[in-house]
Amino acid sequence: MSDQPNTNIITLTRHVLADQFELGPVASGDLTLLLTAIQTTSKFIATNVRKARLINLIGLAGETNIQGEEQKKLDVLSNDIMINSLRASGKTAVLVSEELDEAVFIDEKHRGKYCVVFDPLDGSSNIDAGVNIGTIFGIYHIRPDSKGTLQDVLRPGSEMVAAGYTMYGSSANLVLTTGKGVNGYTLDAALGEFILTHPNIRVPPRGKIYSFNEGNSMYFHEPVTKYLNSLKYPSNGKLPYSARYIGSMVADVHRTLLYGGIFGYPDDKKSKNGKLRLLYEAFPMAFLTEQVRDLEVLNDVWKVTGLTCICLFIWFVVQAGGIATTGTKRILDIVPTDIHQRCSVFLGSKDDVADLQKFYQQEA
Ligand code: AHM
Ligand code: MG
Repeated sequence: MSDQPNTNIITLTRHVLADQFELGPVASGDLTLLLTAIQTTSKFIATNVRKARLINLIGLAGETNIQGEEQKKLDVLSNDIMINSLRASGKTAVLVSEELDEAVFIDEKHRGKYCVVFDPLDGSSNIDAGVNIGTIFGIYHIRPDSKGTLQDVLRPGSEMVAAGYTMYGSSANLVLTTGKGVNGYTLDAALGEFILTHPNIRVPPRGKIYSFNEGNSMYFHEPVTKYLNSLKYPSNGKLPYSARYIGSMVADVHRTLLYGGIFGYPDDKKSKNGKLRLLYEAFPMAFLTEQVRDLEVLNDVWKVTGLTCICLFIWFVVQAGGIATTGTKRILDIVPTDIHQRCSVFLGSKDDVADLQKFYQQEA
């Protein structure tokens, strides 16, 4: 192995630009610029998360958000950072944040063609203990001829053009899909750049870990209880699964994508619609898990001829490594009616999630 420093590093911007160049003159570069703004917000939030204890950012801001939850100082700060940066990018039309009751409609001067739905700082209950937290985001292109209305974001997750999260842990990791696989980038703090460190992340077809808040077991519906029992008390001499639960969706999903297994936050007898928010938590994570591709990508594939075409097609199909479901339906097919609505979430390795789905089918 060479001890020479790498003189050809791939930054997130370079990586996204490469996609843009591939598309040729039809690509406006707007998505690249929007993703640059999102990167900047992640760097800014990462800096504040690191300094939180030192600059008195730990604790409550004294406000309550739309979900009736107390807002932490870092929640509020992260939300302001994102709103300001996304508006200033000139690339957005509608913004939806977990921290704001209403959607934000961008003024004409700054208006662009994208809508961003986001949870600026997810897993806030972990902030004060210094445990991993993260930003989750999903991006829609506005509908043709729209100037940016609520209808541009009340759309199924399958219509997103990009989604990702940044996890603030021992390092800041940004994981992104623009519909062509999932890539992970690690923030090099000295350079101030996200560097490609996890190219083409694949979810293993089966894992050995389940990630649920089992403290809610007394409320769980029967399919979930039976499924979890099947993992803990397996038959046929199989080994039981390991339990891992951080309580930060970003961290729990990140581990699930890298190691495989299943993450779940089901609806139950107490939380009738589940806890996690559809638009800015479930959709982006489901999109990443499934690595959904839009029609344009498939069109690109068909433009190539012969054997290459078949190989590429197989590659795209094989790449859809994970499943994201409510238990009974595909999450990305849900049509939201409210920007803050919740939904039941199970996602991860396809064989593991398929096992869970069988328990729901038996129930039906
Ligand atoms: P938040 O948006 O208020 O931070 O809540 C979302 C978080 C998720 O990150 C995590 O998966 C879940 O809530 C944990 O909930 P619980 O503490 O009930 O296990
Ligand atoms: Mg959240």
